[in-house]
Amino acid sequence: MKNNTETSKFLSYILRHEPDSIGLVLSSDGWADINELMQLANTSGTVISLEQIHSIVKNDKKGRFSISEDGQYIRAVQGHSLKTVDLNLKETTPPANLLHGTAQRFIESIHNEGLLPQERQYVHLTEDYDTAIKTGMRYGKPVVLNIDSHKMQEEGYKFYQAENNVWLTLTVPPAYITIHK
Ligand code: HQG
Repeated sequence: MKNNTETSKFLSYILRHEPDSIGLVLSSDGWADINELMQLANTSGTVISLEQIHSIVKNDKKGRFSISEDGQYIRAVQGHSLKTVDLNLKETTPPANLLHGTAQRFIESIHNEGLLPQERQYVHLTEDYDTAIKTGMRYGKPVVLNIDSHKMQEEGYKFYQAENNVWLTLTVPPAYITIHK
């Protein structure tokens, strides 16, 4: 059996991006039947136990996954690239300012086109500086951007908050972005 970090990455891959890769079908709001997921994972060579799933969901520092109240289903709470999944998040008012962690090498392009969701459904924003730094570090020298979410919302842009507090919006045009000093 893989360790929890490896299995968590596997679950992110399956539940956010490629359920097809093991023949899994998610509901329209992103839920997978846990027994079916375990069976299909097992068949494709990744052995996962129910205990491990519960341990990952409970201990994940970013709260990436959630289990349904009846214990039957699991889903990723954000980060999807799957266009077919709609989490049915309610539009909500963000704090006046949000942060986005990126890498220095993307700054010129972001300056020109704004923040785009790229492969994912949404641009991901956070209230937490350290999280933004860590997110940026995945792609190179980190840079934290300030997003004027108050002005964006005033001007009609919609914001959503995932269950794990990550803020989501479709795009952020350059006018609302400054570099965090
Ligand atoms: C960049 C992690 C050039 C954007 C994190 C980012 C997050 C542009 C990259 C979650 C651009 C996309 C998401 C433009 C955006 N030109 N580059 N116009 N617009 N970018 O991984 O926000 O650990 O899809 O700045 O904590 O980095 O996986 O998004 O660098 O919450 O659970 O394009 O993933 O969570 O990268 O990360 P990503 P992200 P997990």
